[in-house]
Amino acid sequence: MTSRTAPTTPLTLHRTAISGHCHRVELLLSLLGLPYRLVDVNLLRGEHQLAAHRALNPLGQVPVLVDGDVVLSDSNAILVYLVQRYAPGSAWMPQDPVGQAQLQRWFSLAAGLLATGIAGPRFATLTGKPINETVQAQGRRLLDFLETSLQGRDWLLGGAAPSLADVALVSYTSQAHLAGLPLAPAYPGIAAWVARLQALPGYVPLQDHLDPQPAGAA
Ligand SMILES: N[C@@H](CCC(=O)N[C@@H](CS)C(=O)NCC(=O)O)C(=O)O
Repeated sequence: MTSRTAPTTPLTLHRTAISGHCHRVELLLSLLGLPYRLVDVNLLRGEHQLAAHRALNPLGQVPVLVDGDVVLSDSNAILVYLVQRYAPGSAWMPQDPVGQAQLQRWFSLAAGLLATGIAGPRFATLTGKPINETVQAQGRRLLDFLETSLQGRDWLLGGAAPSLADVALVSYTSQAHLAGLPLAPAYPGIAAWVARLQALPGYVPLQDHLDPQPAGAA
């Protein structure tokens, strides 16, 4: 495996603490042992729409990673950047065509069924809104597929070590109960996989509650 020099100045992650999209980036930064600092963007107060944030990401979304002159948005794109830049040739990204295609499929699921079916209902719970059962059914579809995919393997791509597929999927899945889809007892394979990831040195948890709003906040 080739290794690259670690950054001399901390990378900056603009994030929202309850966002699993942001968490997957922070998780990889931590697992790779890279120095980083966090800048909180309060979505509930509209800070993602302010000019300063839109200058970083005109879509007005988090996460955004700043690494020197490099400014990147989109969580899965940032994961790829971090591995290619700081851990090239490592097990985090497969080198073979089939492995790369399988990783891309998990990225698509993370941006699709996971975001809609688990992140959506979880956000509803965290903000005190009712869960939409049609949307939640999409989350159940994903969990059924995850459970099947993990049969007989420790990691999603089937290797001896975790990959970016595991990093992209674990954040929201670890809190599927907040989407009304508890892992126990229906999904023992997923629960064991989450526990394996949580046992990795450098694992950081995803926040599971809203920060108290400052007095006088809307
Ligand atoms: N494809 C993007 C999606 C990011 C995303 O949906 N971020 C949410 C927070 S979890 C956000 O910024 N929402 C505010 C908005 O879209 O206006 C990624 O993977 O980073």
